[in-house]
Amino acid sequence: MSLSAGPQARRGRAEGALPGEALARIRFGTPAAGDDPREACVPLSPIDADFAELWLGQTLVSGGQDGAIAYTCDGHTLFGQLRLAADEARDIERAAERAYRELLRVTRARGYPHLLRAWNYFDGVTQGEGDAERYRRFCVGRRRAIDAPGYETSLPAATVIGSSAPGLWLCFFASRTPGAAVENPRQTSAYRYPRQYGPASPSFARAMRIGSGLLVSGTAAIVGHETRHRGDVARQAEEMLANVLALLARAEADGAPPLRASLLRVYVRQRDDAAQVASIVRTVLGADAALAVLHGEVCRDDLLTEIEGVFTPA
Ligand code: 3EB
Repeated sequence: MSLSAGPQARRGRAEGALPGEALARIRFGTPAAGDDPREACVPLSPIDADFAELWLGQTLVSGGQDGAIAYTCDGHTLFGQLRLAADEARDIERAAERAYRELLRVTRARGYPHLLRAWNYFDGVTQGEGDAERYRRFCVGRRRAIDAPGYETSLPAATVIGSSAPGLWLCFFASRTPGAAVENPRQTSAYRYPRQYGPASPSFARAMRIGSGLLVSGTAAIVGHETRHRGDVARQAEEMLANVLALLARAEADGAPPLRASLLRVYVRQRDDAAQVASIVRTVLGADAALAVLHGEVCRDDLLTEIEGVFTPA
């Protein structure tokens, strides 16, 4: 299968002028000053990351503001971001619904109806008991916004991580043409998780093929739908990497070229686990990828670490 090319992601510098093809520069921890829609910042403290992710379009990029969303686009791909303040994200179910309704409105209105990748960061992700947990409420609100017959077939690759900064930050890539979702044979598709994880199953695909590359969603030590190796961060790291390798094998079986890690984000719940997890990641995925290790709260309280990334032809 040949998929139309999407954005190219590569390691960049956190400072300095951006090329005209830049859709986004995503840095870690330190918000960029100003209101340039290309500048984005993951609201988590970087334990180790001396670079920014540079996401390049195919041609010169334009941009602006549409309602609550700041966006850039190049005729193929649209990058958007939206921030809701602490008071607007207190009711996280309503905040998620509002954010995703706005996302759908803007992407459709501008002609980029295919959502490829979404990142969601908000505070207190595991606060609240049972179905009142903020992550579960988030899933309910997100689903209410995107619900339509067959919505499962057009889900993006995604991440949800708890931030220490208050509020909700959503950023995303959408396209004029669809990517191809990839599911993991070792894991239950998240949109089919059983009821025990909340009233609305999480709406995301495990990975998305775009052109010859693969965008891998937040991936943790979940096999089937169950958390493995509670309390053991090293074994969780090995299990999450086994999930990534299974996903790469699945994509290659579907016709993707051999893939290698290009940009990685690794999240650790406990700062002290950073070096150990980074070393396991390097051993399995190689030393060449740009690796950001971030301190963030994974959205199940028994998960100690999670990984995501961009994979490109080897
Ligand atoms: C999991 O596999 C871990 O709700 O969009 C990872 C990536 C997770 C995305 C989401 C949740 C989401 O279920 C959690």
